[in-house]
Amino acid sequence: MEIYEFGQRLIREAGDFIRLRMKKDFRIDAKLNPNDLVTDVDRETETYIYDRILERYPDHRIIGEEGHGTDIEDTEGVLWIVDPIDGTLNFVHQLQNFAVSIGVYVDGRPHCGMILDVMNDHLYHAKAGEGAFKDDIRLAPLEDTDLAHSLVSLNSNWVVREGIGQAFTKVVREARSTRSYGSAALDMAFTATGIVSATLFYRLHPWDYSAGMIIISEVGGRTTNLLGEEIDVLKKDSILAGNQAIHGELVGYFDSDASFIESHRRTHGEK
Ligand code: 2AM
Ligand code: CA
Ligand code: CA
Ligand code: CA
Repeated sequence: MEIYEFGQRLIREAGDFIRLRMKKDFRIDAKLNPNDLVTDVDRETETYIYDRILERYPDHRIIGEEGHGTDIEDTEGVLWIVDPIDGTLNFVHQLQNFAVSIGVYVDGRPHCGMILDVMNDHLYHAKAGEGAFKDDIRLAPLEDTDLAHSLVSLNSNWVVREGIGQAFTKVVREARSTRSYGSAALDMAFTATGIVSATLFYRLHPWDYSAGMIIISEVGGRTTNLLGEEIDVLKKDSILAGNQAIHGELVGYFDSDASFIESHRRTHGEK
């Protein structure tokens, strides 16, 4: 069995683990700010995935949101990038609408990506060069759309943020409408299926976007940061993903706004 098949089996097992574990009590802690939560289930699921990968592939490396691989600074060899629960606030408040997200890179190149919508039991997955799937159904190539006729996913927090909100506000005005699902990985999976045409974030971590980026690329979509710059998969950055046409159109809302660019450089540094 190769990495892609193993990864699909593993992420489904992680889904089983979460569904069983969440029936029992779990502790909820705040991280640095009171709205940034983590639970026992996040941590235990990351450890479950980590142990399974190393059991099978002792020489692979793993980065996870809940503390694994913090010393990893290069992409040599096989690198697994894991978010055990993406959408922890949904997990805590709704017990649904959260995902497990796993991206795999080999010597810095995208290899495969998997996003499991845990409670709906849908697996979005892709191997580089071989197309993308929702469960066993192949996803169609994305069609070009324009913002005025599109749904785009966007968290309202960014719209009210000083220095950057004005750029997001213009997008909200021009779009047919916006959606916010509360899980970046699911937003990206929904972009890959075309049920939203684009998804925008001011700040994501590698474990939020790595799987989604690979899946979106396999349906002909494009992912960069909001200024249209390529993503370095070891770094935090803003993310803009969508079909080719809307991606190009949306970059124009951000790379023409001097105040936005300045805030972005302050947050994410110079490319
Ligand atoms: P998480 O649930 O794994 O923490 C919610 O809008 C989305 O943003 C989720 O994918 C969530 O991932 C992510 N997120 C939550 N807090 C964040 C933060 N402080 N910075 C960046 N992304 C965050
Ligand atoms: Ca988190
Ligand atoms: Ca996440
Ligand atoms: Ca998480």
